[in-house]
Amino acid sequence: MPKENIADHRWPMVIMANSLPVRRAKTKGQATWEMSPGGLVSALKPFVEKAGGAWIGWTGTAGRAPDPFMHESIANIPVPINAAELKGFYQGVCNRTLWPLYHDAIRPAEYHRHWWIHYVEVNRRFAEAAAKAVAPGGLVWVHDYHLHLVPRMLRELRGDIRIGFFLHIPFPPEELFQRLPWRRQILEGTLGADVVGFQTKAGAQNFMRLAQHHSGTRGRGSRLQVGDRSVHVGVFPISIDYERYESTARHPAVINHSDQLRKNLGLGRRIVLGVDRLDYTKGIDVRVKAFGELLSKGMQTIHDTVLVQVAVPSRERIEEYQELRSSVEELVGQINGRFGEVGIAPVHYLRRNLPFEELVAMYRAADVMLVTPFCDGMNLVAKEYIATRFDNTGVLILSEFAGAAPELRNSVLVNPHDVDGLAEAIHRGLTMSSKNAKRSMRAMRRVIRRNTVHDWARSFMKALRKD
Ligand code: GDG
Repeated sequence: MPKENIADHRWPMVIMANSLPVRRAKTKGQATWEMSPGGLVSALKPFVEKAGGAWIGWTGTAGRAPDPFMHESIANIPVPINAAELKGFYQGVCNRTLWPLYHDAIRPAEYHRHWWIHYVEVNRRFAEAAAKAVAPGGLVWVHDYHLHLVPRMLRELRGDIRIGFFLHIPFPPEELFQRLPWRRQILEGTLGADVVGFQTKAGAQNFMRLAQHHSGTRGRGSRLQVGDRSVHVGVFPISIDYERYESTARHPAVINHSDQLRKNLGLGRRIVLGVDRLDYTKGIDVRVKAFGELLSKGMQTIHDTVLVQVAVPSRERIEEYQELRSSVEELVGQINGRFGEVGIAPVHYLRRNLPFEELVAMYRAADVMLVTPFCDGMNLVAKEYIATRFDNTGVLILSEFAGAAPELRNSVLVNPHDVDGLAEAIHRGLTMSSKNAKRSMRAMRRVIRRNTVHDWARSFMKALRKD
């Protein structure tokens, strides 16, 4: 499609998320766009392409936005965010108000009216962009906590379309959500959608309860009556591109790489792995402490086992994230200093984003996978690890507070705040009989195979079309 026509075209399906599905890259010195890696993009791409759709989002750089452009059959419609809005909307309300509040207020949430003004402004800009882009009777699927106000704003502009909203992170219980000075606006904004989706039953129930208390709606089963409209509140646990992880894991180059990793870490040592964004919700600090306990109590020695923690840099301008980084790095230093020997480090800490194949090779090398968030919408890492275990080996230790826990009952479930309990669980994982480990892994693989990210997107779309 010629460039000048993209902006005026009307699309039957529009996806909206804080970020566009592409990121800046350089090919032969020329700035280009490339598809961002990640489950959400790969799940939604086939849908958007098939429906002939557009994706509205931010490029990740503050300032003027580029004109709409096509990339791999998807129309990308950039929404500009200026430097003040970056602070108030993104770093403020999104990352320092809603993120901590929705994650059990593990860190205190901050409430600033000057941030909120930017949140409203940016949401309005997104809604206006969607109102312009969507075809008569089309579908708009809004993603995540950055865009809570969009459904209602968009409905006011376009009464003829179907609007879906999906929250990727937990939706908190009443005691927490009620603290939010803008609780009514957030609820009413979200209720502009026809379908509101959550990762877990708990999230959906919290929303049902709060909507009835604070925004004068009436609930029945999984429906809320909002004026003359009926809103479907549903549970749609997100998943992964199972096929992609499994087939990559079987690739000879990946198998070689994983063998090499095992050699480098010391043959005979069992590998315990953690992979997370460096975020205070992920429980990295307590997990590392628990590994230290395991050594300190003599349950394992550094000759038997090693912890590899991959920590992907995240939100580095925010103070709480800088503090977390320091405390994790201090802990790793303490454990290595106390238990290490020349040439043998108990903990290997990699603060970086690994290329996809290397990540899969890591999963393949790990005997025990530690996924111990204090609070998590779903946690895809747990599901990805399972998908790579095509030989049914490996043990998953999983937090009771991850959204994935209800589906993955066959994992070793733990309380991520309990250092001693965690140390024991790691020990149990390392000493579990291969028969028991295989039985659990086989059961979990069945669950993940049956509900992939494609099934997730299909079921949400089905609800949105028929409701
Ligand atoms: C939010 C919710 C919900 C990690 N390290 C590397 C790497 N990753 C990839 C993983 C995984 C993704 O990042 C992380 O996804 P999570 O689900 O674990 O966590 P959040 O980023 O917090 O995501 C969460 C999710 O949305 C989806 O709804 O599950 O609860 O918080 O895909 O593989 N990828 C590569 N290198 C790395 O080093 N290539």
